[in-house]
Amino acid sequence: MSTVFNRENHGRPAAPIRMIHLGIGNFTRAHQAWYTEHAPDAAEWGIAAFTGRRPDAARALEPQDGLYTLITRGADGVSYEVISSLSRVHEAGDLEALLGYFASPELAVLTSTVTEAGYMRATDGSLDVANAGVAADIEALRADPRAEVSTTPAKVVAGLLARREAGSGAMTILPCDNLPENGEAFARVITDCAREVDPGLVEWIEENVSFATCMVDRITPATTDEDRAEVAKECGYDDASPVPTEAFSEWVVAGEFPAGRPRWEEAGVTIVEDVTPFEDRKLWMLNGSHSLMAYAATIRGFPTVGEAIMDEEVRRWVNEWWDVAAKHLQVESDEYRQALLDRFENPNIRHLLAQIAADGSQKIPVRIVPALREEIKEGRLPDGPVRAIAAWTQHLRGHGAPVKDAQEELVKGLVGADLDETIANVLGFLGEDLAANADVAARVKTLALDLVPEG
Ligand code: CS2
Repeated sequence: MSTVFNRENHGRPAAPIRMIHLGIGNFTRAHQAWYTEHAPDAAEWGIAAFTGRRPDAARALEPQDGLYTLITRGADGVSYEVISSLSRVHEAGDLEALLGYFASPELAVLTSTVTEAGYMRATDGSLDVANAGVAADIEALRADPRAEVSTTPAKVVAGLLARREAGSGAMTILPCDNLPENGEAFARVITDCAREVDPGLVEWIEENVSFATCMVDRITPATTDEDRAEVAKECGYDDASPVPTEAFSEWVVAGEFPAGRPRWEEAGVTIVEDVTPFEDRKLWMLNGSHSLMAYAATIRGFPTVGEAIMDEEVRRWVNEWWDVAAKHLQVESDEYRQALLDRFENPNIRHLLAQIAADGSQKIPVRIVPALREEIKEGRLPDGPVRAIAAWTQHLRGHGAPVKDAQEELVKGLVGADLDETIANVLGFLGEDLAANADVAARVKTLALDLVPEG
């Protein structure tokens, strides 16, 4: 007979809430929440998590007191662990709870995984005040600092207003999105939003809020019914929302924590002065090859990373890309590359390329384009990065994995009457320098036709 899955039967009592997470999903549950669980002072550090675009996690986790099973699928074995660091899980719209946590002097850290789209940035990185949602939220907060708001920057600003009002002092904001310089990027939109709502808050933020930066890494597929059935069978209880993940995990953090943080370094977190070299390596090598496969390998009919990387041609494309990316990194990449191949080949992980294909408009610019620009600067135009752009172009035209993008209207608008027009639009979106370069367009076309022959 299975036991009920709750704190009384499994896991430690809920720790006092000293951290907020915005945008709870499988990734955070395999990563930040897992590191927090393993910190020696875990009993003092509970997380209050808020859902992102979908409320599913709150609905599944609330009845089981925030507990869930982490299924670690190593290359040669599987293990199960109950994670209990999520003391509470709220739906995204529960602003009363959010402001309550912000006002508490106990709160020390806010983390987020809201994807780049959640930052609501204009192309120059400032807050996109022309966005209707952002404008409405600013208007609402000017009238009432406890108004219902929906964008991430406005929620954080409402929280900081509540914290200032309560006199609860300093805290750290540590974004965990796959973006270069995520701390700085987040600081900019929060400060811009504060300036619009209440200019006096900007100074308070400067004095009280430390924006930290980090690189996060753990391959974490979506949960399937098979995962649920497996936990019921192996662990003897029903978990509505277990999380499958790989054994590898990395978190590199830089920044100040004036109100404290869990002793994450004792749980395997690397604390550094500068995250950039690690961020570039992870974003270009891992995420870049992921995106390349998500578009190019699905056109060849491969549904998962594991199947794609075993194909000789796909592996050649990935190696070509890695040869290019490696040239522009400041840290070693040979061992890293080998480790990546092992991770991609892990037979126990079924990571769908269609999942990785989502939100290409946010991914291609940060994963592929920087190294391509460096190459062009040095007078080269290698196939590695160009193929990723060619494959994304064909994906947008309906080939391979289905198109799913937070900027749906924008990506639909990139598709032109024919391949040439679409390439011109895609390059225009990626940067005027690329759009103005006829050699780039020609090479993208050749590789796009290699992937999807015409006529
Ligand atoms: C993937 C990432 O979905 C994607 O875009 O590239 O989620 C990747 O699995 C993680 O960043 C690994 O840490």
